[in-house]
Amino acid sequence: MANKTFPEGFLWGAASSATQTEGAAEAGGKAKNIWDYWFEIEPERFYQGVGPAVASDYYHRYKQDIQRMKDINMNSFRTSLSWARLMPDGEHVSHDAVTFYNSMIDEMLAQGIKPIMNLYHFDMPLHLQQMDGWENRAVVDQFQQYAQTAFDLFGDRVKLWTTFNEPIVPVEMGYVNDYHYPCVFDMKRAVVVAYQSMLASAKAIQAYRSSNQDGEIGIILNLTPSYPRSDSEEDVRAAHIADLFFNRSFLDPSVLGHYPEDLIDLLRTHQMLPAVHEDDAALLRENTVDFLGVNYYQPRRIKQKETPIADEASIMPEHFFDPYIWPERRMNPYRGWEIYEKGLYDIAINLKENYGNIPWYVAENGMGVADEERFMDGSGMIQDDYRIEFYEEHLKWLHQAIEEGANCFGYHVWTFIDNWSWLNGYKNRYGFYRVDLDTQDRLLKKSGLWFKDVARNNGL
Ligand code: BGP
Repeated sequence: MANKTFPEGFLWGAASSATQTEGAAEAGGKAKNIWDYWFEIEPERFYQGVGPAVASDYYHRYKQDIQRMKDINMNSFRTSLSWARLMPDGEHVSHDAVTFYNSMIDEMLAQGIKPIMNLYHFDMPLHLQQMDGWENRAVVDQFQQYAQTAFDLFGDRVKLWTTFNEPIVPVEMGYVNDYHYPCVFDMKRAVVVAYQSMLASAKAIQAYRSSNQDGEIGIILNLTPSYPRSDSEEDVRAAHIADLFFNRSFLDPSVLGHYPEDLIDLLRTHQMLPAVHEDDAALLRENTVDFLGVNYYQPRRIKQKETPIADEASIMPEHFFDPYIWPERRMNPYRGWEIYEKGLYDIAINLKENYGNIPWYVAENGMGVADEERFMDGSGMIQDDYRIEFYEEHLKWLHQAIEEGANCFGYHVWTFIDNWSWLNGYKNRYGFYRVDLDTQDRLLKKSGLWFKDVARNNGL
């Protein structure tokens, strides 16, 4: 019997994405996405020169892996469809891809594992990126068709859909930084990408609703609570701007159906408003999400701008604030992210108070650790007590928020089996199962055993 019990029917599971797990990068006529391509032209940009071609070979091992989910009492699993696999030429559906995804979904259902299917996880098909990706409205329309195709093919069995995972990340990493392809430094273009991927999300929701599907559709956002250094007007204002850029740019239109006025004003002041079509506002207003997935790893700590601005002429988000290093912070040194469990509670209360208490679930939470073989015991099991502690502390805050009325219906960790990371290859491991990269063997970690109990008891 658990001391901290979660609501009945609570989802206990894990998240992953197509590009990070499937491998089989060319199987069944899959087209290249931007990751396949970027690795081809600049392999040195990838940690230890490892690209996504093999990943965790989930494409070939999904049946045994789904059995492993079952073995640790997962009742749900989120992954994504690969757009480039499902529709390699953007128009026709790949028979092999349909066979693969059908079989995977059927296997999950047979094992009592509810699929949550995401449509887009950082993986633009190359031929669409060559048409300028989200900067091109034709790509937005193609996304709607892809979404429609996915609903038609799999919507009879998949009842929980999400349009995007962390849509701010390709904007932040690919258009105002060079960590994701196409490595553009241009805030104005970044705003267009953000705006048009938001439209794409709304168009997918529109397609879902108009095709009489009987499930629910949402979006997964990485919410990073934005804490000011002090109560000074300048620090609070700086944190507010960071919140507008990194959280509310997708949270408000997704849930409330419109952008925050002060974000619009700020962009207008700096001549960065994107081109808007007449019916965009109605599209956003009428196609808000049924639920939210929230990825939470770290907060954002902010102080007023104190460092000199490098280039006055080209505005970047960092023009408006500086990161603040809180002296009391605890770090995950392997990933360089602060660990702050209460952030999850603060997110929950914010959604309750300011977003109509929309239903939501934790769609990712996790701790990547390097060289985990250090912690392997004689039987080959990694004793990842640090990860168990990380999960427990987050779950305690989540439980408290639920007690106070937060509308949270599940907790998914990142991740189920160690998988390939965009920036870090296989350096930091997150899984309940370790993947041996030489043999592709999966080895249960102690945290997997811990989770098995938590899921069985529906609580801590
Ligand atoms: C999230 C992404 C995941 C995953 C995770 C861990 O932002 O949705 O795809 O990668 O972060 O991050 P990383 O792999 O960079 O350690």
